Amino acid sequence: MTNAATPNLDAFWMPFTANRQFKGSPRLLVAAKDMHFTAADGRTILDGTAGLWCVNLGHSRERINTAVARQIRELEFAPTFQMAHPLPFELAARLVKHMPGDIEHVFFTNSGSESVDTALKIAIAYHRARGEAARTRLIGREKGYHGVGFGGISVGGLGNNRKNFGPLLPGVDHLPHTFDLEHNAFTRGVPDWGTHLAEVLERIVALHDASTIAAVIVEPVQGSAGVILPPHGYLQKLREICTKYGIVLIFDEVITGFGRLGTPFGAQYFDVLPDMITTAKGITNGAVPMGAVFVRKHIHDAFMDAGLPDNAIELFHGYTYSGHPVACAAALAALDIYEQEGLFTRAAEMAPYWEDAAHGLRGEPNVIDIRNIGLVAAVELSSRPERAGTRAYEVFTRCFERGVLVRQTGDTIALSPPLIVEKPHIDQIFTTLAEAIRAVG
Ligand code: PXG
Repeated sequence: MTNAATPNLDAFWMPFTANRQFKGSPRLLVAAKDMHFTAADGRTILDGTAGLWCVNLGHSRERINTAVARQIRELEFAPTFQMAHPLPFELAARLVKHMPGDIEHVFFTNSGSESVDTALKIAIAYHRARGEAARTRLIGREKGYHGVGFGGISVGGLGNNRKNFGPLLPGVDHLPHTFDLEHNAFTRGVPDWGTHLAEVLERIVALHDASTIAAVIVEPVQGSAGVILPPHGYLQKLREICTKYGIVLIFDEVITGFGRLGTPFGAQYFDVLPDMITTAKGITNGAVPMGAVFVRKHIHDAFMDAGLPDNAIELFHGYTYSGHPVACAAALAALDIYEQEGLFTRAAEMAPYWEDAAHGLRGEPNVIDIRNIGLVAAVELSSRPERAGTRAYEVFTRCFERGVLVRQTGDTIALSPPLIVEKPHIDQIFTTLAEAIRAVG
């Protein structure tokens, strides 16, 4: 798609993109409102992915736009190192009210990747503050996505994101993933098979000894790997083992946070209390970059009660833009909308309709699995011999041509619409997808 307004595409090295392919046939979005983007050729595209899992409230919400515009005029920047402005305090106090248990503190970042690296560092420093300096080992999971920092790709479990960038962090181990078509294909919601995979953590502990292990980090639902759900009781089991051995449990909720599953956070959906929760994306509805790490009281207290003199900095970590005023203004306005429009829990109301619509694709050609939870779904297509990923890519481009944005990873189509989605949008998403799957063959 090109028209007179297409810019020169050479200089921008696009992230996670087949640059040469894209630049040969670009897809440009130029405007957005509520459930829709407008493409450069004027077509309206239904957003089936909330941007990149971030525009939970729908696009261009006036309340956020106004708050950002007002803030940038009043105080566009102020430091938060040994100085501050009121907004991050106000935002943190409001955010923790939506958190389960004694998650009472917030460290602000600018992205999910920074949130992950921050949480991993806090976990290691927490043990050291309590005199357990040997606890440095980190445990991630196969197929995990924790952003692209060196910490995140070290605990992450997607081969392509790791293989060209070594050496990664030493002392990292991985739990097995829970993806299993043989046992779990076409399960609606959380599958039964696979709970025992959490017990592999016991074996990893036996191998390295608990005294060397700082933290376990998992996404409650794996997003980027193509929507992989935790089996019934799996996250509870991880919690039990971590508690037993004094290991910090981190939930990476960059995708599952902010209402995606039908509860404010995945921790509430699964009724499991981790020690830290990493977030980003939905915190500002994607309008301004921001991330946040939510921390339980005992972890924060360990730093504050470490017996250091008053003038000592408790954590040598932070970003120039931690608690940026414009990001805080966007997040406060977004929080108003989540609260006033009931969007932290709306996914739960829509989930049954969404689930039926998604599973309606069972029986279409090459569909080998369908997975769903909250307002998330994935349709797994069989791969063409020797050409993995091409089938789903063609489905993605065909859907885009037909006015629906879906997300492709490998031969999986992932869906995660804004939480304001209505039934006719859901119908349009799955009708278009079914038609594309049939056409692509
Ligand atoms: N953790 C998780 C669980 C994520 O999903 C990150 C960390 C990193 O966030 P930043 O803000 O640094 O990108 C993510 C990001 C996809 C997709 O299509 C997913 C993400 C980003 C882009 C695309 O699945 N997740």
